[in-house]
Amino acid sequence: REVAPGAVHVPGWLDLHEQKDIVAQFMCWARGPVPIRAARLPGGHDMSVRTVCLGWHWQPYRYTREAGDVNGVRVLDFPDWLVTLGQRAVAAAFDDQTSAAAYRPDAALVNYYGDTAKMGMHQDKDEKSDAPVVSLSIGDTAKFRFGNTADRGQPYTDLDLVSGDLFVFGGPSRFAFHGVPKIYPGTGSRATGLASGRINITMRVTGLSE
Ligand code: MD5
Ligand code: FE
Repeated sequence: REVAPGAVHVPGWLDLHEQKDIVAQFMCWARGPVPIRAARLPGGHDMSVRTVCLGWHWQPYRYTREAGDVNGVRVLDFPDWLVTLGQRAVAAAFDDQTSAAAYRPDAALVNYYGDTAKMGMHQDKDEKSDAPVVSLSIGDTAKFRFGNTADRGQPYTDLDLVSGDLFVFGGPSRFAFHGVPKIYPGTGSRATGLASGRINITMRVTGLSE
């Protein structure tokens, strides 16, 4: 389970019922008020992953309340049920109930990967907090590359993230390089309600206030 210090993989953490509920919520989030979109990188290329945000809107490489790069509208609030799910996730990953109860994620990046989408190796360092990131996977299996804190290169570990899997990145792993080199199309079960592709919810503590 512990892939590196502070990086904990919990296969099959979400049951099918929870996965179905998240897929149904995702369908709503994706429609708006800020529709799901591929973020444009500063170099002018669009990411192959499409993202819809809750709580705070992320655009490379900052958080705002309004989606200035989409339609200028404020993103949906971060729902209380997702705070609770995040706390349960931290409790499941690290058996430290005190830090789990204190965990207050305020932003979620909900990523959708089509058959050919990928995410290059990067660090998540737009948050002004070193609180853990909670990652939930639904749908097609992804090849996930978990690297080191120094650069995009080796050493790294490749593992499969399957529908229902939880991954929590905390402690010394919070600022590790990571990416998704590949999706395995057609590997997800239709029973989740997702016809194709992969949904990944990542919850974060931004450390920002209004
Ligand atoms: C994904 N998303 O599968 C991943 C899961 C992203 C992103 O990378 O930025 O949206 S979150 C993986 C993650 C987050 C924070 C730290 C680390 C991994 N890590 O230290 O490896 O769509
Ligand atoms: Fe990331």
